[in-house]
Amino acid sequence: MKDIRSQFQKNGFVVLEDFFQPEEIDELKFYGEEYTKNLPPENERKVFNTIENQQNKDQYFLDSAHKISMFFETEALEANGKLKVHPRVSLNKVGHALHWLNPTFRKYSFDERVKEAAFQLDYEEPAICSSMYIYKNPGIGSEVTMHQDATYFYTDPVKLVGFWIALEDATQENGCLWIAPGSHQSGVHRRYVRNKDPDSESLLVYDRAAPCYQLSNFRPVPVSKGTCILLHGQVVHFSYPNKSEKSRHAYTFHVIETQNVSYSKENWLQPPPGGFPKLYRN
Ligand SMILES: O=C(O)CCC(=O)C(=O)O
Repeated sequence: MKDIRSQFQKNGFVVLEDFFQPEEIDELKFYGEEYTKNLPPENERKVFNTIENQQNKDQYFLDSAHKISMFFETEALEANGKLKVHPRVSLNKVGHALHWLNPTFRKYSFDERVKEAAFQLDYEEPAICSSMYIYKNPGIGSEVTMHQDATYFYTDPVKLVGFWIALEDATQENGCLWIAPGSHQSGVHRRYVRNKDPDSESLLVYDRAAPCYQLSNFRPVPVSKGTCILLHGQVVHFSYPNKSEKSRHAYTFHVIETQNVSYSKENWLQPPPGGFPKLYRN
């Protein structure tokens, strides 16, 4: 893990191949797939979609901050919640406290290799604020639109890093990440906050319209199973829908600095009563 700091500062991301071993990745994938065997009842199924953003209105989404909640692909559900696809390929993601509540995800989130990466990036007292298992299923895995993670987990000053771990090979066909190198040097473009308007049906809102990013600034970042991509909180990234026949599972979590950094009270996801779990102390 030498020199990750200078690459991270220059490009806003670093690719760490073989971050976890194949058998460790299989363990994560096994437990990620377990969630598809115990889906919520039809009348409680919610989707997650970064184009239509239905989740902005859902208390279920807000409550998922400190739970393990399941979100379906839009194309997986009929209007009445019945599945149009096999349960195994119906979920968009599971979140947002896997890193704390699931023993396997907890073990790998607080692993020495994660701590070492945070240390190399000059984190003094990092904490994990959120985690997700992303399925990106064959045929129906939806697009994740262009965004910065600091939009969702804003801190002052901004000190946030995403760990994005490929649990399967991520290719251009099955929807690998696309990243705009250097885009982390342009500030935070918008924020996703709790809505102060009590009469609005949206619990969560963006404070500004989505910026128009130029596709020519982005590079595909295909990676093999076991690779970890470290994403600066301000680097702009996205992924295309998965129209291929192969899934593209990933486990991702976000780490913030807590030393001399304040986590915004306006952020959609607020810390649990004892604060976010500290990376070096767990
Ligand atoms: O896994 C993906 O396709 C995108 C995930 C992402 O952008 C994120 O977690 O911030």
